[in-house]
Amino acid sequence: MPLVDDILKGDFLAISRAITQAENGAPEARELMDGLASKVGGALRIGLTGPPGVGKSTTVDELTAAYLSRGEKVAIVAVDPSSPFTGGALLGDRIRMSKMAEGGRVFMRSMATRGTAGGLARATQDAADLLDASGRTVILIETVGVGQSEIEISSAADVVIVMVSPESGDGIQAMKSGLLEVADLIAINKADRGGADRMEHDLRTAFELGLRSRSEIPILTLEAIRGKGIPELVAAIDARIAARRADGSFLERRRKNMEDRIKQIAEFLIQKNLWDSNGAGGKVAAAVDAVLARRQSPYQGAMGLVKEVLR
Ligand SMILES: Nc1nc2c(ncn2[C@@H]2O[C@H](COP(=O)(O)OP(=O)(O)O)[C@@H](O)[C@H]2O)c(=O)[nH]1
Ligand SMILES: [Mg+2]
Repeated sequence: MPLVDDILKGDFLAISRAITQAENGAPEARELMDGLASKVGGALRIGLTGPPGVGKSTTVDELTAAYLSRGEKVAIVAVDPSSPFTGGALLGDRIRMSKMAEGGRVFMRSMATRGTAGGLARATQDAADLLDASGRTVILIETVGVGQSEIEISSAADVVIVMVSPESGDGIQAMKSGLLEVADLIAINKADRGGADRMEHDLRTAFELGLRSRSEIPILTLEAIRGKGIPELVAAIDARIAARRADGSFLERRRKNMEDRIKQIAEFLIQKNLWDSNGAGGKVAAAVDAVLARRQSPYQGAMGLVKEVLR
């Protein structure tokens, strides 16, 4: 079992094992998090999200290099809600992983689906906390897929970059799915394919038409595969964070995210304990008997189980 001290030392193997335990919802992971609570919160969490193939991993690579050259300690967490366990979609990421892991400078981890999307979001946040405690200073969280799970996971980040590309009408998709609502920055990638200017114009028009009252959101164009636009992206992230720290919204957002997270964990723990056969789960039959024998109402039966959970 990974120990608090091993995590604090930044031992990659210990971190990796702890993340697996978090994915499995193991009680050991929770104990570890309890022990690390005083060490979490220093790292910057940057989320990159957008449809498959848009260039997130390529951009993550570039951002990693940029942050490393600044002396940051980088970790990458790649999340694919659509791929159970070892999805083919992550193959490219795995190849990169071995490249990046060279010299042990970058920690990289793919998160797998083991159950619900909510479980994946929880495990991803746990992974970010473990990495934060281990001394990583920048955590890049890449999430693929379109829809709710992605948005949920984005809420683990301090800054969210939504990536789109002109080639597949991603912009329209992003608007429809509500993805733009979580964006702090929008990056239009694959500018080399043409149509990026047109897309930027369309997005701006959509914002101005009231799709969202946030026409101040920076829209950048990238050619990630050639590293073009990356220094500008890094500068835009810096500027965004500086502005949010200055006006207090950085901490406000962390508060909001933590509120959501604590509520979700509470629901998870209640459910888990409720149907655990050693707890309330083992007393369902007795409650049914009592109601059918007219000794109590269904509500009393249910309350009996609920009280069992809080034991
Ligand atoms: N033409 C072009 N291709 C790119 C660019 N950035 C990434 N790609 C390619 O797009 C494909 C998907 O990239 P990847 O980073 O894996 O996308 P992800 O699924 O969003 O992580 C790969 O073949 C990349 O080489 C770019 O700026 N221009
Ligand atoms: Mg990827």
